[in-house]
Amino acid sequence: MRLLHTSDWHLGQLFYEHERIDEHQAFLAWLLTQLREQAIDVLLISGDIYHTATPPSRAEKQFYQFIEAAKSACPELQIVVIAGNHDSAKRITTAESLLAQFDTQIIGHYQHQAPELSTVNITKGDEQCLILALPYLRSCDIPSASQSYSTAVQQAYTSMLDNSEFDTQTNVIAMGHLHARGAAVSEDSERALVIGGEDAIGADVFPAEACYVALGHLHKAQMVNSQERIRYSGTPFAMSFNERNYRHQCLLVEVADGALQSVNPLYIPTFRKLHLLPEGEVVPLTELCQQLSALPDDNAQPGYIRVRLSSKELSTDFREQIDAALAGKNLLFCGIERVRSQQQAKQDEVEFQDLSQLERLDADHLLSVALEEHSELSEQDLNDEIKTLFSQLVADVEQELSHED
Ligand SMILES: [Mn+2]
Repeated sequence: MRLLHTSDWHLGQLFYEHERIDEHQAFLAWLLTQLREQAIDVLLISGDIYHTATPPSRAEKQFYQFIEAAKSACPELQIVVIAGNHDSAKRITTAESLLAQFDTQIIGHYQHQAPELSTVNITKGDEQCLILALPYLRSCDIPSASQSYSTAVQQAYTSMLDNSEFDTQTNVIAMGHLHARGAAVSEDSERALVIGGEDAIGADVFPAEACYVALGHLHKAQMVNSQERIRYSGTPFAMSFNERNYRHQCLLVEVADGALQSVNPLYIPTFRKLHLLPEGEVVPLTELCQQLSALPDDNAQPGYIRVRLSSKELSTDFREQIDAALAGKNLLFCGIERVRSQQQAKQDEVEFQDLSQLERLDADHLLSVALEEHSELSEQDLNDEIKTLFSQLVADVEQELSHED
């Protein structure tokens, strides 16, 4: 069976006051093409469909129109959706029975008295799929106050398995929306989302019976503990400037006879590029304006621009100068970050700046830069293959290093 794993769409998100509905629409159109061309049997959406518990009606309309369009393009498609911490478990399930008519199962709330309500069985030919669709667990969903979050998650998966019929040939898939230990967190768009003060949970809570674990919540696509079967798909596009160098993707997962066959990223085109200038140390205003003027003119697709300016910069007309440098460019302005220079900064802030330089030395980003500079490597297919192999290599090295610790 061919599954497509995605999460954290955050429909309805405003980005520094800018509407993102066009970006979401472009992503959904791309996704629709993938569902058809890749002959997907099951689409898994691992939470945070919406950015807020009370999404704007245009965001809900976008979601329902997508479900309808996906089913008319791919009549055999099955869709399984879980609520994330940003979604309202109640609101997201109001159209539950209508969505069921479109082979779409939406699980808002895990009920420990009725674990079978969170499982979905899908049959295609001789292949059976059992999906343990565990939505984000809120503290009120945890049966006993003394139980830890990890234990509650583990018990939920165990209860769902205990209440299901399956054998070694069944493809058991676990879904979850949580922060798993051994995964990388994006600095600003997830920090506030880490489960209400709970520690990240260990990879051992996921059932051994699951040949694949489709996770949502963290915005960077990644494996957990370098396990091929436990994955975050990440967001379809950057939700903050810190995520501007992520390779946004959906995951194409093949399972057969109860075993994982392959996982491959499907890279999502960038609809709006994020520019943060200057990269690295702040520069004088005139130099910043030169960098802004050098940005490409009027692309068909607008981008976002955020600038960093030294707090020592005292010109009263800095905003006018920045606006003049950006004139005629199709860029949506995302504000000015006032940065204290190193001389002003205390020791801990100096260290923080060094860490921000480390982020820019992210291995995937360096590879992208190298590929861009070598035109003989610019074939997209080759790039994707190299990037996948390289990500695997980096994950292996990180695993080695963590064993040495
Ligand atoms: Mn989340």
